[in-house]
Amino acid sequence: MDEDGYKLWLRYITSGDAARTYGRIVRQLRVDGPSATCGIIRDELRTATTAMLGRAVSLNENGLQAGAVIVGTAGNSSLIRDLNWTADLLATGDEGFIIRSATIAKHPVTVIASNHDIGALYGAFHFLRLMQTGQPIDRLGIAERPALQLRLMNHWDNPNGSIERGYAGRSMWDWNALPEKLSQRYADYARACASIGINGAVINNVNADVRMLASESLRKIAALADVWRPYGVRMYLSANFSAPVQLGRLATADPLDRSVMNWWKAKADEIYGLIPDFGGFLVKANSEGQPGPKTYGRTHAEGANVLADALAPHRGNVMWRAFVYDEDIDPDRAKRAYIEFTRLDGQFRPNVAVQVKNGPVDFQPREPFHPLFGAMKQTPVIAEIQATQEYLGQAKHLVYLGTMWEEFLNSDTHAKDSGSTVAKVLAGKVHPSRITGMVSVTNPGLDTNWCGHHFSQSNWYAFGRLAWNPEMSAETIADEWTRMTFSNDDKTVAVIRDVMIGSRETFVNYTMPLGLHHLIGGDHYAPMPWNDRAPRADWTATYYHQASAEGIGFDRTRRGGRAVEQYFPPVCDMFDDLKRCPEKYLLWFHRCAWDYRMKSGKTLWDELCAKYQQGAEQAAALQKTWQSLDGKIDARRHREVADRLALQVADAAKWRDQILEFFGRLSKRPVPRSS
Ligand code: GCW
Repeated sequence: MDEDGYKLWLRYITSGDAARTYGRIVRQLRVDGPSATCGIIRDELRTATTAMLGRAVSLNENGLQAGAVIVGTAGNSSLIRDLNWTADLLATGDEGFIIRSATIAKHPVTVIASNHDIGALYGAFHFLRLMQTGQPIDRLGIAERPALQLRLMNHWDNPNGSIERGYAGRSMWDWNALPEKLSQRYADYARACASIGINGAVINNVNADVRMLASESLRKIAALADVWRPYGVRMYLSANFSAPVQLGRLATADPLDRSVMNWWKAKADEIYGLIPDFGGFLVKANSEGQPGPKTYGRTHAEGANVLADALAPHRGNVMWRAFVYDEDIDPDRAKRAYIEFTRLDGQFRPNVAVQVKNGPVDFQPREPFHPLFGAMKQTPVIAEIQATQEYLGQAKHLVYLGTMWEEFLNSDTHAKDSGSTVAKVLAGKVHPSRITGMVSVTNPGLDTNWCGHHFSQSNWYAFGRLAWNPEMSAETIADEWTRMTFSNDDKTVAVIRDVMIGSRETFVNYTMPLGLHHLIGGDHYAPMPWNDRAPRADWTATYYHQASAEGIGFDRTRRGGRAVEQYFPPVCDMFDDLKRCPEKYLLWFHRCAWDYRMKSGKTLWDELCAKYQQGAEQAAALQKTWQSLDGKIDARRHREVADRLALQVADAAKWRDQILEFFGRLSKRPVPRSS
């Protein structure tokens, strides 16, 4: 049957050997508790089990039978209370859960227990995932607890319905119809988030329209927050730093001005009056034209603190973005945020977290990790990644980002000995941290399939799973997602999973291999290595690749711009040393002659050509592989992916040709024939 992708990974179709035993293990559903969340758990379990077992399972009948699935908290369920799992439950924290096969009154049962209803909801989704992916559910002993506290979607949605860097239709938030009319999508969205443990969303663009903070908007936002609440999705807002002037008509937005402090306090009070569990503000300040504290001669810390003080009585947080790159700080854009923020370490209020993009420039297909990870000892640092594929083919190319984020999270910062991976830094295991988190610039819009490309859904999914557990493998996530989204047939799964696992490297190969970056223009999609004119030098392509007759690459070594020194030893030494720098980062850190000898024995020029050729060939191979799945998955989604693959293959060839033509003119070397 044709599918349109709206159901995401919650299709509830199962097959496989294990599935045959499910009917015996799931015979009764007991979800005790009066909250809306408990109602959601009941609905989800009933819909899902009915779909997967092909028959309705009795719900909340009195009495207990073999095959009961008991879900809830010790507070709500006497059955759970009597199990006395107090210590084990305590260890799962506020949002974790236990799933165990147990025996109650001689009946074999499954218990999904948590300290709060939201944890029970997460546990229910986890249990359903086991069934969706065809895993055994008869001897369960699972205890889960999220590694990170803030697991947030960051929407770049504007009040006029457009989405900055959105590729899946218009904004889902219908401001004209709110607060009276609540689209079904609001709940469906929150449900999808909850199914992977996402517990909040910043609803508007960081290039923040000040009107979002106006009382009229807040009432609409509150209505949306009411829909999300039972799913555990908390509301956050991007705040425009000059709101006291633009909205409050004050003469200044200087964070040290008493009237400004009071304005933010009153605004916070107003918000919490409408949204009692409001999460806090996200701020892009003094970046790309946005107002900020530096406008008034104040620091980023002073700016963040005025908002933090306003939110603190309500237990809200400020997420202050480190995506700043003022030209007067350093000639190299990649160095600027580190310089600005490390000198402020220790000056932020306890309820401020600095939100740092995975790499030091801007969501490029490949960047080394941002040196701020591990470098802030007294300030919580949370990671910002981007599911929306701005620089990774947008919604046109099939690119699974799980592998990219795995590479990032597994990077060893050496902030404290070896093993200080970014994942550990984020979890507060390197420097203790009061706030932990990871957020993703998101991909859903009004498109029926939410994300434009069916495979782009996998990036939303992978983000949620990694924010819950940043040490999960990209392959496991791809496997899960494929089974839930496309098919449980092992052969089909293996093919799709392999396509996903290789897809990001393929993209890197045909766009920006060997550490190249920013070879684009304004749309961030097509190749534009010749782009040398923009309002700022660091918005061009030539600034980054610096290609000439002599060679190519950005010298960030100790003999050049010294960006390597922002990393801890031995990472800085490794990046600095031409021979030891991983070649995937070569031209990020080094400027090399065209005849530089690569590890393969080829010259740099020949290797570069080979990478582009290989990338374009890999894209074509991907298309072939996809064709082989004809008939293995529903026709509509198969066709829609195939249509986009045709575009991808054509554009990959364009990347190869245009880049090699451009660099070839500079290197004055012929493009070797592809092997
Ligand atoms: O990646 C760049 C984008 C901008 C974006 C900015 C940011 C919201 O091209 O569109 O602005 O980053 O992250 O602030």
